[in-house]
Order: sequence, then structure tokens, then C-alpha cells
Amino acid sequence: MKKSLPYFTYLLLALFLCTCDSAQNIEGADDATDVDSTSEKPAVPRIIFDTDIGGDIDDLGALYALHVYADSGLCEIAAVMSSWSMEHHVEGIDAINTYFGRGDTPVGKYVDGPYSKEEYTWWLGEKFPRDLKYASAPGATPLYRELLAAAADTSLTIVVTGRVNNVYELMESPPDSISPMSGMDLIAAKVKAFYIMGGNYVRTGKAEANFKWSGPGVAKYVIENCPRPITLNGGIIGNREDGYGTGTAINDLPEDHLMRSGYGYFFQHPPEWSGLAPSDTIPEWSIWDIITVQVAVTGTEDYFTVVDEGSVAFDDAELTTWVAEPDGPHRFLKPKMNPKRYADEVIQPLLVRNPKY
Ligand SMILES: [Ca+2]
Repeated sequence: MKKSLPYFTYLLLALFLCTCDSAQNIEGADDATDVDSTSEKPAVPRIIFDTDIGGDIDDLGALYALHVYADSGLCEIAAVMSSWSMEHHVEGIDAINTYFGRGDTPVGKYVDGPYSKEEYTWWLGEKFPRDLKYASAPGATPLYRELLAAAADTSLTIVVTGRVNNVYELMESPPDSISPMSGMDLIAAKVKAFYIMGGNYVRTGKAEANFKWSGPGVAKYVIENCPRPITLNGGIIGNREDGYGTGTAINDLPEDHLMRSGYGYFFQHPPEWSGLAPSDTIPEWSIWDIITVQVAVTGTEDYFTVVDEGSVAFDDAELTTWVAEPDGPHRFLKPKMNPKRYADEVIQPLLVRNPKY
């Protein structure tokens, strides 16, 4: 259930945000926390989080961090979309939302299957309270269309930390009983910006998993045709091998804490692709998706340099390339703050903060 903050809390938050705005050298995408002068309520980003949670564990960190930010009044969570059709993904997402007292948050599913696999989202769904099942969750496309149709102009922020298939299907959706507008027109009218983890822009020549797993032509279509600005963090931004590993503080949480349970299960039952041996200790791990959330909510601050004035293109092998051009609609992040310091000081505290609920 969403909580409404009392008026004085908004007032304090507005004062806090004004102070931060002048105190920080914010660049690039940092209009995320503007105070709306036409209302007493600060215009925090209203986020739809679109995730391939279940494969890697940083999606759990990202959704957890999103809730921590929402607890602090820095964003609202409009919905969470699951971009694969594993039934346990939807159930794990609902368990995380419920852990923060937001069990009524709509969760959309990718319609296919469903398939089933015992991994950490299954474990979270077994261990923590939740009431949503895959069968009763709405499809991502109709849920996207409903949310966008009902939203004020340019009021929604879409954060994608997995394959982009839900966004692709939204873009391709025709007018229907939900809205007389096409999906592409809804995006053009209602979305403020996209923050997407995907591609490679610094160390190019290598496929990146989110775009690769979207399937032939899908990421290319989404990125090249998106009518709203996109900020991308590519493969090195968040990669533990590039200095961004963190999260060992999760080992110190109580055993029944959701993060210790989820991360613990993942490293006790590591997926084959990870090449890891089972371990009862949570190691430092990559934070790609958590960075996407951080930047979407509080901006790049002094953590990242934004490369803008360009667009992302896809070569014949669907590898991403950067094309510099004035007023290009895309931007990507490069490291500015020391990656390890950023990971330990900015991200890790989000992963061990308890819900307010
Ligand atoms: Ca992911």
C-alpha cells in the first residue's frame, strides 16, 4: 500500500532538495528532483521499474534500493514489470514490494509460458509474505498502456535493467480499448525519460547481455526509435571487474533479512553462467542495475560524467556504437568518482537500510 506523506514532510523535503540543488555541482540528467512550482508537492520521479530479476542478483539490489529511495520520499514507484515469463519472478517482486509495505504496487508480467525455475526469486516468494501469483498478474503491455494513458504529460520515468522486450511490445502496441493512442504516441506524450542498463560505449566490440537477450533487432528498434531521451549505463558502469564490486555488508544483516536471504540464496546456488562455486559468504558483486536506479532517482551528481550530444547506433552484429551528433537524443555514463568508493559509499548503504514500514 502506498503511504501519503503528511504536508509538513513534503515541505521539509522541498527545502532539503532546494538546499541540495544549490550545494551540489549537478550535471546532465539531474533534473530528476526538481520542485514543481505549481504545487506544494515536490515533483519526485515517478518510476516504472522494468527488470529481468531472477538471472543476476543486482536486480534485487536495484529494486531494494528503489524502495529505500521511495521510503526517503525521493521517488514514487508506479509499477514493476518483469521482462521474462518465469512465474517466480513476479512472485519474488511482490515479496520485495510487500517487505516495504508496498504490496499493492502493480506488477506486470511478460506473457509467455509461464516457466518455472527455483532461483532466488522463488526463494523470496516462498520465504516472505506476498499474495500475487503469475496467473493473476496483468500483462506488461496492457499495464504499461493503462499507466501511461492515466498519467500526466511527461510524468513517468522508465528504468530498464534487463532485456527491453516489454518496452518494444509497448512501442508496437496499437490503439485499443485502454487508449486511442498507439504505444509509441503514449511514450512520446507521457514519459519524461528512460534510464536503461545496456550496451557498451567505452569498451566496445563486445555484446552486452541485456541487449543481446532482447533478441535480434529488438534493442536496436527500441533505442533507435524511442521518442524520449535515454540515459544509458553500459557494460563497464557497475561491473565488479571494473572496480564497482560491493555488497559484503549484507553478510552482517540478520539471517531473516530479505537482502541476506536473496543474496545468500544466489551465492549458495550460483547460476552456471557466473562460474562461481557455491558459497555461504556473499562476495563483492557487480551493481550495474543499482546504478541505473541511483542515477534515475538522484542524478549523476559527482559520480559520473555524462557524454551527450550523440546517439547510439547498432552495427550489423548488433553491437552498440556511439555516433556524436548535435542534439542527439542519447547519453551515456562514464566514471567520474572512483568506482570502488562510489560502490562502497553511495550504493552499499542503500542495500542494508531497513524499510521504514
Ligand atoms: Ca538485470
